[in-house]
Amino acid sequence: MHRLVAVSNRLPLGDNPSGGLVVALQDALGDSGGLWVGFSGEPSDAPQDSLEFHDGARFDRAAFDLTAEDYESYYLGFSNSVLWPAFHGRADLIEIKPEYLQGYRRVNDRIADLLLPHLKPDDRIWIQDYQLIPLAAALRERGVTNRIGFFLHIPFPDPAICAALPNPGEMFGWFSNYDLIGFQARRDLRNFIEGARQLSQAEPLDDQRLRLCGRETRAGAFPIGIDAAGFIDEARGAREEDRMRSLTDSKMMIGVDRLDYSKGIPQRFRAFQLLLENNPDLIEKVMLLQIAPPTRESVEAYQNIREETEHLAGRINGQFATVNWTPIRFIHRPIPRHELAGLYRQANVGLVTPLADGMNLVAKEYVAAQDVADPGVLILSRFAGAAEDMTEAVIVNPHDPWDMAAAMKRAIEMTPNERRRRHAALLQDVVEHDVSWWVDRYLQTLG
Ligand code: GDG
Repeated sequence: MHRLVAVSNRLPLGDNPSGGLVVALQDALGDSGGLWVGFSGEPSDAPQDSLEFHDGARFDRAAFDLTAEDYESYYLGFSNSVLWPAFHGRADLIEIKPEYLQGYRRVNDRIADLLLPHLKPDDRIWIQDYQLIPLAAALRERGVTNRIGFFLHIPFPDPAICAALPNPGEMFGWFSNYDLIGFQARRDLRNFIEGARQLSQAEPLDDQRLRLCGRETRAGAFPIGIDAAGFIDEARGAREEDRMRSLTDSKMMIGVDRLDYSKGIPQRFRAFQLLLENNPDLIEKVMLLQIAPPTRESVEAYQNIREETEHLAGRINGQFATVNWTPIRFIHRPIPRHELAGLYRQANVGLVTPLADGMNLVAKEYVAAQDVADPGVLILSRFAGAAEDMTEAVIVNPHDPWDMAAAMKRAIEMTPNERRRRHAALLQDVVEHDVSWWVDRYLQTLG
């Protein structure tokens, strides 16, 4: 059996790291005596020139440090002020600075240097996400010939947006060093192949393989899942304990998103406003609970989205609230996972309406958390990768407040039979295509 070496931007530390990726990779890493490498999480004044190993129960974990300057240019800069907005279709938010790209290259080179002494000839290496696209190229330059796979958790944009990057040619060159490039959705795969053809003269060889920058590589869609069984248990257990007691006779809609401009939270609020304006009978009868923990707060675009969201919630609450009822409850901090599971289960409607999203795990968690006898309704944006397979959700265009308000009304009024029918189909998909299925399929294809 080949040892699995996983590399991600953040190393999951702590005794009980939760989250689907951790749960899934835990098994694959544990079974092969594997190694997980990632950033320690805190910038350091004096970074170590070797990986720092942490005791792990089933596999090794090793962290690298970053200086504040590297963190700024590699993580906040190129990763989150260039690649994140570009890959989510927001060319208007891209902030190009030469030092960002230099920092991104430098940190990936440094990770390759730190990893090199720990690699064995038959390790399989699996690199996660947009912060680390150049890592295979950096390892190849250092003589590594192992199989190296990559998985992109976020969307891959269409060629017009790729052309807005400072270095589209270099980016496709980085990708060409992987044996397998995994995307969330078939649309991402199509965009990648089209971008590689237009911007890097790639030649598709068949529907999986392409010749790119002189190398032959494979690309495929591998939609990520959740730890469905674990989440179902969590939701059942949380049921009584975490009810929102004051809400018994009104309907609840829930949104759960990092406070990110890609998630479409202001558009969701505007649709809810329209729903209340056009349906006065729903006053005091429906509320929207939005949980939106902070993220990347030092990037300006994130300060702006926070202001916009808070302002809008305040305005809508001012317009409609009564002494007994507040239409939007906005929570700008993380809440514990078991509480979240209970809230999903209690909510009559799950609102997953991003403007762009690789997959969106909240859609799958919401479905897993429902009571099968009396399930809620999932409203899902056509721009979430999840919409490719979760076709029994109520699919909406998040840019159209009329469409979303109509979907909200329809979901609130949906008959129990229709809710159960839709939910059964969605649950089957979430359970069959869980995160272990995703890991197994990816690693089998990587070979
Ligand atoms: C990226 C891609 C892709 C959120 N708030 C709280 C909380 N969460 C948890 C959710 C869910 C996770 O965070 C968010 O996952 P998403 O998939 O919705 O979105 P991103 O963070 O943008 O993830 C995305 C994903 O990678 C996986 O490949 O699906 O498209 O953008 O699990 O439950 N968890 C707790 N408290 C919170 O307040 N405990």
